[in-house]
Amino acid sequence: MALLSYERKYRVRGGTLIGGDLFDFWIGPFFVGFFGVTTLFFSAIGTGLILYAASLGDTWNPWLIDIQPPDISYGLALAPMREGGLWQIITICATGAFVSWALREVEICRKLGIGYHVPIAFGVAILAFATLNIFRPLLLGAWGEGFPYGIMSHLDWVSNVGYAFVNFHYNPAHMIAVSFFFVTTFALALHGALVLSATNPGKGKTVKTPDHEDTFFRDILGYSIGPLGIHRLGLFLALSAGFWSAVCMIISGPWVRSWVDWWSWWRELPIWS
Ligand code: 07D
Ligand code: 07D
Ligand code: 07D
Ligand code: 07D
Ligand code: BPH
Repeated sequence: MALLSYERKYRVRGGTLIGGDLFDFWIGPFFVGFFGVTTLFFSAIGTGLILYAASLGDTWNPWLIDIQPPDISYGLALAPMREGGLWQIITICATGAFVSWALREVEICRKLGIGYHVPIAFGVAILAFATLNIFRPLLLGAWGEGFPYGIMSHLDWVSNVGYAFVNFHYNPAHMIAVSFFFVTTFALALHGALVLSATNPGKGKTVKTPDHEDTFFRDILGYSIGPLGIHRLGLFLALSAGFWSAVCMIISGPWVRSWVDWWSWWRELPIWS
């Protein structure tokens, strides 16, 4: 009930980016908005086309459905529907749906009067997707460089592309990205555990304060980043993971062909050679 009476206060018109009052309403708990309509539009067409493409393939096994991009020989041209054209339209729909979803988040933030941190963070995920299926193919000159839409087939793509660069682990931006992914789960494990340890102390015991939480880290590490700081750190770590992933892929192909050979400059440094 408390939540509902609060919602009545903010569920008023205004704050939309586009369309004025046109779609400025809720359906049940969901805010619609202009970008809710465009999300639905792109998602429906994209999902419909995935189902249509699946019907042209030879399996309905959800793990094996596979929608391949056009052959490299088509370059950046439009391909016939059955030879990658469907992949191209699905890519447009997917990008449209993701960007619409982010803009819908922006409109909700504006209505609530909160910052744009969540849509900006999602923007980094969209950047990573666009790097793989738009920017990198553009730089390499063929849509065929994008990843296929299929649960198992996209794993084949990751593996094949990885080995095409001999040992993808040698990509320094991949190392940074992996390190940020590891350290993000590390930080979330500590943060989730710490908050539960203080606020969920068990039957009959009192809930502890943020001072207890800070003291735990001062005792073990000599420093506590604090209740606001840990959220800033978490956001930074997670966004860095996504950002460096995008970097590690955009340089693979356009600039570097073998990550093992790339290190020769290091081996030849006069210090140890
Ligand atoms: C938990 C939020 C919920 C999202 C879920 C995924 C679909 C697909 C479509 C059948 C964390 C919903 C799934 C909409 C249905 C069809 C045509 C997010 C959560 C539950 N991958 N990937 C998966 C996507 C890429 C990689 C699983 C999407 C890159 C590896 C799922 C994209 C590279 C492994 C999936 C994308 C890559 C996976 C679980 C887009 C590098 C696994 C994902 C649009 C990033 C794991 C069988 C998950 C697996 C897995 C979806 C891109 C690598 C099917 C939508 C090309 C190595 N990926 N992926 O939990 O089990 O995400 O695969 O960019 O091992 Mg992938
Ligand atoms: C083991 C760390 C424990 C650390 C401790 C603390 C100090 C003190 C002091 C700082 C577990 C040590 C403390 C020393 C320091 C100071 C002051 C964490 C550990 C106790 N994989 N893969 C994983 C992905 C591929 C392979 C896990 C992705 C390829 C192998 C995770 C991809 C091939 C193993 C994962 C991918 C391959 C793994 C790692 C994509 C390679 C493992 C997380 C996108 C060609 C490892 C139990 C983890 C594993 C593992 C992710 C690709 C091989 C799920 C996203 C196809 C051999 N992979 N992988 O385990 O499961 O953290 O380990 O392609 O052994 Mg994989
Ligand atoms: C948790 C915070 C601080 C920790 C730091 C690491 C050392 C090693 C020793 C020079 C998240 C301190 C480093 C103590 C010094 C010598 C001999 C950050 C946290 C700063 N790995 N791994 C790294 C370890 C495994 C894999 C980096 C340890 C498995 C991949 C660092 C273990 C598999 C990649 C490192 C361990 C695997 C890395 C950054 C133990 C599957 C990278 C780690 C004890 C899990 C990345 C050059 C990080 C890289 C990376 C340490 C185990 C895979 C050197 C201590 C065998 C794919 N690993 N790792 O940020 O840049 O963690 O490699 O289990 O790409 Mg590894
Ligand atoms: C792209 C997802 C965006 C999602 C969006 C939303 C829907 C809606 C609806 C649920 C970026 C989609 C939403 C569809 C769903 C409902 C209702 C996220 C994206 C917009 N690697 N590697 C990475 C590791 C190896 C290779 C990234 C580890 C091998 C290639 C990460 C290991 C080789 C690529 C990473 C390892 C190799 C990567 C992935 C270990 C293979 C990429 C995270 C332990 C032989 C990808 C930008 C990411 C990349 C990528 C980790 C090993 C190849 C840092 C831990 C050596 C080709 N690897 N990798 O990017 O950077 O998320 O993409 O060995 O393309 Mg790697
Ligand atoms: O609403 C959200 O979360 C609840 C947003 C979201 C986010 C957000 C959101 O606000 C943020 C901050 C992040 N993701 C952050 C990040 C990480 C750091 C930047 C990064 C690691 C990451 N997200 C990754 C991923 C992955 C990975 C690793 O693979 C996936 C699968 C997701 N994020 C998924 C999602 C969604 C749950 C949600 C979100 N991240 C966005 C929902 C959305 O955009 O909805 C609108 C679109 C649809 C309802 C459907 C569109 C259908 C398409 C038209 C067709 C499908 C095409 C697709 C390309 C096929 C792929 C097939 C695969 C098998 C390969």
